[in-house]
Amino acid sequence: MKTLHETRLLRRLIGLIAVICCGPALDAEAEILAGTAFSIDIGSSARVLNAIGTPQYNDILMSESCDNPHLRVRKNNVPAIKVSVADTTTAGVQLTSFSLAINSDPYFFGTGDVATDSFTDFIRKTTYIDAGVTILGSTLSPDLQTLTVNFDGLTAGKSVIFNVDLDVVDDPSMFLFPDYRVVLNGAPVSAFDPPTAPATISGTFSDGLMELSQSKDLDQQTTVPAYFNEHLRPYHTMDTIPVVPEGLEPGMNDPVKINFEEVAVNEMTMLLQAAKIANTGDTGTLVDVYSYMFTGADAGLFKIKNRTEAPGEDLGIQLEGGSPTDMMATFDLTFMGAGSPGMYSANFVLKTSKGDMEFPMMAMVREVPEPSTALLTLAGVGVAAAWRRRR
Ligand SMILES: [Ca+2]
Repeated sequence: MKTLHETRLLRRLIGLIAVICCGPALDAEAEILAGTAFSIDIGSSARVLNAIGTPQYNDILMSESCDNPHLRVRKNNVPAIKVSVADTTTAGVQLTSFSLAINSDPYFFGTGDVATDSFTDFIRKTTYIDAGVTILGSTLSPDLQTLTVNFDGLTAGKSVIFNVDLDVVDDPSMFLFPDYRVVLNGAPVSAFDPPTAPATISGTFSDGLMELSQSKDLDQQTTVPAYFNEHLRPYHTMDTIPVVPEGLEPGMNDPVKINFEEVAVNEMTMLLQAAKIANTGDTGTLVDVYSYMFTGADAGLFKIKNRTEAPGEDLGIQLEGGSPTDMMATFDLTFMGAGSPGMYSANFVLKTSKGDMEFPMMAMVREVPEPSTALLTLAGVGVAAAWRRRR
């Protein structure tokens, strides 16, 4: 089915959360609501979600990934949600409401944490609302855990993006700005904690005469995210370009960290957490990783540090299914430095028996620290200073 395929493709490209609700269940409704489906994507950046499927996607993803670690924490607490109605949906049928229900108890929806969050009721509208679509309003259940957004004009092929705010009960042991992966995907907050129940999404379609509601739980994240809540990423490590090809998962935590934060002129930098792949298939299945290569404009500036094989040479890696954590292959990627400021990019490509996996990489070389450095807390400055001394 086209919509399912497209959604899978999006997941592979963006690695954010994409869920699809297919097909009506009841016979009578089936005739009128044939082809009815919607999908959602969740991420820290509305701009990235809006760019899905456009030629500018990679550039926007790179640019948005180049943010301040502290700001990312706040963005992950006020995630953007893109609701898209499949283009197979019958003409005249529209998604009249969308609900998101938190199933993990300490968490609930808020109305923005500071005035500048600019929430109206329980959401913040973005500029990414397709022509003809109107957000009529939003409501919250008495327990503050089910958010409902009502629409007009959200018909076949259209989408809308808004932000929601996540809060936690007043408890000093809880992080004040909980990450959406913890709240909505049930990601455990430590290796000793179990994952919790993921959120449930629901949508109601109407053709003006009858309604059909569909619900589905979000995917559960069973591993602790590498960087979330108070666990900041190091300033010089770029966060996550998630890539999840079919049957392969780049890592068990945040899928992939391939980008670099800014580096100084002529500075060589290694990523602490680079490309990881694992076979997430069933026990007994095998995936071969044959070789690697770098492509793109600045391919010559990127190298692998932890393998001796040259590009194209046989890596001899075989990944077994059923034990993805143990049987994970890691590639530590190094940016060799550049003599002038600018943005340098290349793709790290792994040739596998499941096809090519491509990881976009970028290094931002700057003469001087960007102004946002001033926003760092003392802890952040400490990390940067210690890092500079090692050079
Ligand atoms: Ca909040």
